Amino acid sequence: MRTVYSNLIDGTWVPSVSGNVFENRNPADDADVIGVFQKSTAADAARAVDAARRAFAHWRLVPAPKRAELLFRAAQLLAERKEALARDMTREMGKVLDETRGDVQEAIDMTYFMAGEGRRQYGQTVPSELRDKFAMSIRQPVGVCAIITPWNFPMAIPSWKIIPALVCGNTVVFKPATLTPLSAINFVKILEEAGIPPGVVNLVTGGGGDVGNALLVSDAVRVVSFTGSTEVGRIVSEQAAPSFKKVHLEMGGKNVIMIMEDANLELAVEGCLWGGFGTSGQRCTAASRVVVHEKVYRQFLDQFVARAAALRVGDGLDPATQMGPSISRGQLDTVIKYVEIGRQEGARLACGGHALSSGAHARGFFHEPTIFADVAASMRIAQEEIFGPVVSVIPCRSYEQAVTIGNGVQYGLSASIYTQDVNRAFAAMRDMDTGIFYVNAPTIGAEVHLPFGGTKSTGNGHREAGTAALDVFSEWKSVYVDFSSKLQRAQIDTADL
Ligand code: UN1
Repeated sequence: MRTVYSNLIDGTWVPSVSGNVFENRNPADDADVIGVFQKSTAADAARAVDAARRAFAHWRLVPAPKRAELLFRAAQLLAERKEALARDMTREMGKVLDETRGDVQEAIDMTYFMAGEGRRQYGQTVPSELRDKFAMSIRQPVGVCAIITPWNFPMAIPSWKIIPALVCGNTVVFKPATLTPLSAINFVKILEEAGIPPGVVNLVTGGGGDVGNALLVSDAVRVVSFTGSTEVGRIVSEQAAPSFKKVHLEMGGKNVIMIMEDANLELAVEGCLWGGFGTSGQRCTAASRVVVHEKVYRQFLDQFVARAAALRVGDGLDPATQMGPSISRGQLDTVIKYVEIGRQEGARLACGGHALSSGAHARGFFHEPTIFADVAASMRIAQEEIFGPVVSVIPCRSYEQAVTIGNGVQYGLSASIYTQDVNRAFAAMRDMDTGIFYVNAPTIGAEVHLPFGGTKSTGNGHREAGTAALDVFSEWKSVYVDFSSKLQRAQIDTADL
């Protein structure tokens, strides 16, 4: 029996007006059909936007602490169903169960954290320059928010966007990645069950070209929050510009771990394995570059290669598996293409390098953990985001050179340093041009209550998560109350001493 899933528009689960559907399969086992989902069109998107626009009139006036009560309830439901949600997610997108549990946990954390903002959303109260005048700033909701999310964190990333949007009093049209509609539906069902009123959260599944574009050009949509590739982010930005939407973009990364000569090498190896091959390298925070001081280069590389080669690749539902498949045939092809590019560029293949397609791997999109050694910083494998289990190891002669190499890419999401020298750790914290930085830990592992995002081609100056997310989903309103009963002209009439 193939379950057919619907869109959620105005509180009702409905099929696409197109009458078209698409099938989604397990990337670890192509014979396993996850479900059948609506292949929506611009007409479905327009109906969802209209529902969200109408619901906004009511939702914006619900007191924020009341809105938050529903979110606390949603967080509880997510926590109660964590295991089932994680299993669905592993089947749907492949990462191992520990990681999908972490993904759901991140959504729980974000929902609790943001629900707390229902009683904060602090503004400023400042003295006025005039007598008998009161001055303050308050946050106001913006309106309908289009939420466009990727497949690598199918519940965490939607929660980073939808929950702050809701606590601020906005309404939402959510278009999840085509490859992970089930986790999106699971998430939205919980919001519905928690009591979020009809029309406040709408869900439309389908392709970016059909649904996404319609959201970007709609005048009624006032905020777009997008996580995905830099290439698509540029299109989002251009499409949304004529209607002056607030646009929040979270895009590519080519994150670096720098290992200094005084580093705890065992710890660094652990960090590189987790940072490079966690989620099969399919994180925007993945440690896809490792820059190592020449004094410890050999020693590090030997250990790193031995450990990577021993990783067990397989179905993420199997407790013995340490690394799951790539999400799709297309993503696996990209990995294979970059391995070929690396060889042609003259990098030394130190481990892996092949897709796995026999035995237990026959029906999935598996690839060996792959390490290129003696990579030059300018090579394409060290410059371009691969989004797969491929790590480039680059030798360096000094801290200064490591920083130059580390910063020498178009992206600026996350970076890390392994060193015992506190002076160097602080210098690197200052010198790395990234939005996230770690000391003696890999480039992945951000927590929900600090800002998440990056510099250069990774972002457009905004941050999600933390209270920074409130800036994306609210507008500042400055309010002046004059209780002097006379006209007082700012900057012209001066108050007496
Ligand atoms: C992403 O890579 O798209 O810091 C998000 C991390 C996770 C989130 C990653 N908490 O790696």
